Amino acid sequence: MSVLRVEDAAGVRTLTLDRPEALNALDRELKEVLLAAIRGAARDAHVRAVVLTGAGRAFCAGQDLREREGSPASLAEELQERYIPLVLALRRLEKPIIAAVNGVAAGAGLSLALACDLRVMAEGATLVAAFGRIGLVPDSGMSWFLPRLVGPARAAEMLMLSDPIDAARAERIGLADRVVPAGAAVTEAQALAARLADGAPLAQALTRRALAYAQEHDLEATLEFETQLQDVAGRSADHAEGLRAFVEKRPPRFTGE
Ligand code: T3D
Repeated sequence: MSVLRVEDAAGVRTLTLDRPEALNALDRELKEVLLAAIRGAARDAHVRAVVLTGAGRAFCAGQDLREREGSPASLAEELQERYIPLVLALRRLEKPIIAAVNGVAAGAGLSLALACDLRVMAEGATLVAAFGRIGLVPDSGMSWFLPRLVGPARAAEMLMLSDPIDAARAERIGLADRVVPAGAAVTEAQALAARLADGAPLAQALTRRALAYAQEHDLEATLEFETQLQDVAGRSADHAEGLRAFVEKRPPRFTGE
C-alpha cells in the first residue's frame, strides 16, 4: 500500500499524503515518493494544476519523529538529500499548486504548505511551527517563507513560541487564502485548481517565475525580467487565442502553446 495517493480529474492532480496513523508525518519513503510525484506532475502535460493534502485528520505533522529518534543519520544530510529537493521541486514546478490544509500542519509539513502558491484551510485545522518545541531551528524553507508571508515579527512569534495558529487567525495574517468548513478543504482546493487548470499554462508558469524572481530582486531588475517574460508570453499561441476569444466574446481554449 502506498503512502501517497495520486488522483487525476479534469487536469487537476491531487496528491494525498497517506499515513494517517502518524498524522502523515514525513518518513523517508513518503519524502521520496512525494518528490517523485511532484516531478511526475511536472513532466505530465495533462496535469495543469496540483492539490496537495493529507489523509485523515492532519495535513502533515512534519518529520517522522519516531523514525528520527535513535537514528544516527545527520539532520543536515536528511535536509540536503530529501527536504531541500522536495521544497525546490514544489517551488520550481511550472504549474499552480494549492495546499488543502485539511488538519494540522506542523514543522516541515507547514513548510510544504507554505511552499505552495495558495492555501485553502479547513475550520479546525491549525498551523504549528513546532521546530522549537523539540529543540530544532526552522528548516525546509520555513525561515524564508514565513516572514515573506506574515512579516518578521509574526514569523518570530510563530517560530519562537510554536503556538498553534487557528484558521481564522491564519486567514487574517495571510497564511490561509480561504477558510472553509471542516471536511471541505479538498473539494474547495480542487475547484480552485480546476479554474487554474483552465487558464493559459505558459502564462501561469511564467507568472510563478515572475513572483519568485521578484522576491529576490529590486524593482528595476523585476521590470526588466517582466519584460522578458511578456515577450515570450506575447508570442504564444495562447495569447493569440486569448485575443481572438475576447473579440469573439467567448471563453478562450488554451493549449499551453
Ligand atoms: O529530523 C530531520 O530530518 C530534520 C527535519 C526536521 C523537520 C521537522 O518537521 S521537525 C518538526 C517535527 N514535527 C513535530 O515536532 C510535530 C510533532 N507532533 C505534534 O506536535 C503533534 O502531534 C501535533 C501538534 C502535530 C498534533 O497534536 P495532536 O494532539 O492532535 O495529536 P497527537 O496525539 O500528538 O498525535 C497523534 C498520533 O500521531 C500519535 O501517535 P499515537 O500515540 O496515536 O500512536 C503521535 O505520536 C503521532 N505523530 C504526531 N506527529 C508525529 C507523529 N508520529 C511521528 N512523527 C510525528 N511528527
